[in-house]
Amino acid sequence: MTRLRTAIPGPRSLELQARREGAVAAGVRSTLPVYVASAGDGLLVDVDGNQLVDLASGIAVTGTGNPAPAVAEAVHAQIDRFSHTCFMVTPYESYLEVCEELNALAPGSHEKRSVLLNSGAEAVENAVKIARHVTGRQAVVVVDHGYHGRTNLTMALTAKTMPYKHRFGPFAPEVHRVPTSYPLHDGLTGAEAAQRTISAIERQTGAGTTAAVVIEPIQGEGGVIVPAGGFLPALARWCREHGVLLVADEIQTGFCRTGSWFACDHEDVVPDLVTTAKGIAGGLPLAAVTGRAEIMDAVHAGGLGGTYGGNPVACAAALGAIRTMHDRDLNAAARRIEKTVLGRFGTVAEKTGAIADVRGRGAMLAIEFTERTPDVAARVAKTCHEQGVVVLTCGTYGNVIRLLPPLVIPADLLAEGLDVLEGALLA
Ligand code: PLZ
Repeated sequence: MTRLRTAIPGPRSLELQARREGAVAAGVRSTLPVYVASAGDGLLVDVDGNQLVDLASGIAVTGTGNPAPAVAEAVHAQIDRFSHTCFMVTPYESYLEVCEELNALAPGSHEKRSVLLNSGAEAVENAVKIARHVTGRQAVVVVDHGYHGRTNLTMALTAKTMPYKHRFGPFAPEVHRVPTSYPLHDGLTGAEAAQRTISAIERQTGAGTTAAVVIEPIQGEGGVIVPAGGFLPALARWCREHGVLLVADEIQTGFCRTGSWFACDHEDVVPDLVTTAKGIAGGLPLAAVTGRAEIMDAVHAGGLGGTYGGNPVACAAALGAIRTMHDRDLNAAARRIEKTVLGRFGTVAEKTGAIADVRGRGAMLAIEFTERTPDVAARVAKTCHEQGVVVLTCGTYGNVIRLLPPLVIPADLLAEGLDVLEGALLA
């Protein structure tokens, strides 16, 4: 199938890229400087008329489509009625509906409350605010390879210096980093890794001064790291025993991405607070903290909020996106993608010594290379990009290719993208 009309990037994209240099801050980078004109389920169409196969979903956002028809419809209907009032000034019903959906879907059958925000980083900041407020403790524990955002507090929570933290300090205090479970590198069982993590917390931070452990149940930017089975449940148990809140950062893993509503569901882990964003609103900026009612309600009135948090257009989009996840059973779709990709690349790995691991859950998948340098991953990604397939790299060592396809991607389009990736891996 020839989807490309020009070299990638094409002439019009190159023109825009040159113009960008005079307008956009150089610190903002694009993985693939191909300028998008329109999109569909698993396709991006650029300004030169090239069709690109999208295996990134704008970093795990457009899982329901770009956009899902239900999202487009809801957004149009809402923007025709009103665009903004500020929920803190004069509220509206869709904010309540999104919170009700989140409270019902988030792990655990206990009573929950939610607050809506704009970005993932803002959600994580708010989770930490709430955890400190309710526990009266200040220390926050995070783990190696973690990613939580680019604001000052979330930079402190994020592990990797380059590009996220380099020369941006000083960072927020009372953040303590401990080891996590990375089966490929540490060879530990979940129980062993949890013991290592817990003993580091007890030695370095102290259970009694720790407000929260903030952790991605599957680490995204850090390398699509799936912890060994039993690691998260053991950590959750320790948190509960010591009055430490477990904050699951499900910003990347949430909303069917890993084949269940939340990645915590795979091991029946019930966190105290959950942060969400990305896939929640089909491409519009929306984020949330959802948690135990008694924790969320402990914060004084006026203590949480923001001008745009839970914007009505974003809320309408979220309701359309969540409806799409139900109607199209996108958890099952994610599991089908997992089966296709793991089946296929397990075999490819046997043919080349360059691949150390093929892993992931649902439509959050990765290939880690043996070399702990970015070279091979960068070369493979570049080859895919040149052939019109959008893949991303990630990982503390930059040596991971990751796949985050839209959950609605048609099987033949996914296969086309994977053919190109396979060719690049074996080249
Ligand atoms: N927590 C687990 O994955 C965002 C960021 C890419 P924001 N990940 C993609 C980049 O280079 O900026 C993310 C995440 C997890 C928090 C965040 C932050 O979410 O919406 O980007 O603020």
